[in-house]
Amino acid sequence: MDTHEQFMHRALDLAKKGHGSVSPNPMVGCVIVKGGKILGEGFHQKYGEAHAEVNAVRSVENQSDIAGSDIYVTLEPCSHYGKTPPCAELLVRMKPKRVFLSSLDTNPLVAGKGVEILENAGIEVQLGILDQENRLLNKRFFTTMEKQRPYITLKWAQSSDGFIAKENFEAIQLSGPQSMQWSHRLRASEDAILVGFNTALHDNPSLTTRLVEGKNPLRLVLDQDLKLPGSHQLMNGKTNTWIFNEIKDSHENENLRYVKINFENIINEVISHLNKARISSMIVEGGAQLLQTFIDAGIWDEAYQIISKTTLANGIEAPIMARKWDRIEKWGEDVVHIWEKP
Ligand code: AOF
Ligand code: ZN
Repeated sequence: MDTHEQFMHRALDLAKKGHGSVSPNPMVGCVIVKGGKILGEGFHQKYGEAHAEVNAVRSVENQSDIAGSDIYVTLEPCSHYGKTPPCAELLVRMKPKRVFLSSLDTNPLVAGKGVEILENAGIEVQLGILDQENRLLNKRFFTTMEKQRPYITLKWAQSSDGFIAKENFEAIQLSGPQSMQWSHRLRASEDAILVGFNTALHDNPSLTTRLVEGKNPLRLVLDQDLKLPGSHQLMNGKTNTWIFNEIKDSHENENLRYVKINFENIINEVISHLNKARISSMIVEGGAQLLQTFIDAGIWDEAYQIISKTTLANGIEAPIMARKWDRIEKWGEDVVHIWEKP
C-alpha cells in the first residue's frame, strides 16, 4: 500500500464511524496531512450535521497550518448549499496544495462541481484512491443516487429439493440458527424489509431484529385488499410498518401507515414511495412470487439463497435465478449461494 492509500485508508476507517447515524447521507472521512504527519481528521457523524471536511478542519488548532497540506477525503467535497455550506469552498479557503479523493459524489447536486471548484482555485486534485472500497462501503448511497431506488437484497431459505414452503403454507423452519443470526444482522443494517401477502399471512413474521442488537427495519407488506388480520404481528404497531394496498392512504398511528398503490406495477410503485421517503436499502424476504418478480425485472443488487438440509418432496417452488451464483458459503448446516450482482 502506498502512502496515499494509507492516508485514504485512515479516512475510510473514520468514515465507517458514521455507520448507522448518517443514512441516507454517505459515510465520509477526511484526513489533513502535512510533512507526512496527520494534522487533523474528522468524519460525517450525524445526518443533518457537519460534513467530514468541516470536522477535520475544526480539529486543527491553528487553521492557517492547513495551507500547503494534502487533504484526503473519501468523497468529492460538496458544492451545494444543503444543510451545511459547500465543503469545496471551505477547502479552497484553507489553501491546501493537493486534494486526494476516493470517489466522485454522484449526487446530481454535486457530480463533478466540487472537483471543478478545487481545480479552478489552482489546487491539484487526484481522484480514485480506494474508489472501489468506498463505493462498496457506501453502496446504499451510491445506488440511491445513480438508480433512484434503494439498494435491494434478495434473501430466502429453501429445502434441499428446491421448495420454499409447503403447499398448504404450514409454517416450517428451514434455515439453521447461524443463518437466522445473519438474517437478523442484515435486518439491522438495512432500512426496510418487504414481504408479500402470503408470507405475511401464513408465516406471521415479526420482521424484527430480536436475535441481535440493532434497530428494526421499516416493515413493508403487500396487502392488496387489506385482508391481513389485525391480530398479526405486522399489525402490532410495535415498530414502523407500511401496508401497501389498493384501498386507502392513511396514517393509522405513529407506527402504522397505509400506502395506496397500483398493484399492476408493484416494483416501481414500491420503489417510488421508498425513494420519496429517502429509504436507501431494502431486503426482500419472500415469498417466491415476489422474489421472482424482482429477479425477472433485474431490479436487485445482492441475493442470498440459503439451502437447508431438510427435504420437503413437494410444496411451493423456490425462486429461480438466471445464472450461477458468485460465491458459496457454509453457515452451520446450511449451504448459502450468494450473487453479488444481477
Ligand atoms: C461532503 N462531505 O461529509 C458528506 C457529503 O444535506 P447535506 O447538506 O448534509 O448534504 C448531503 C449531501 O452532501 C449528500 O447527499 C452527499 O451528496 C453530500 N455528502 N459531502 O462533502 C460529507 N456527507
Ligand atoms: Zn460537504
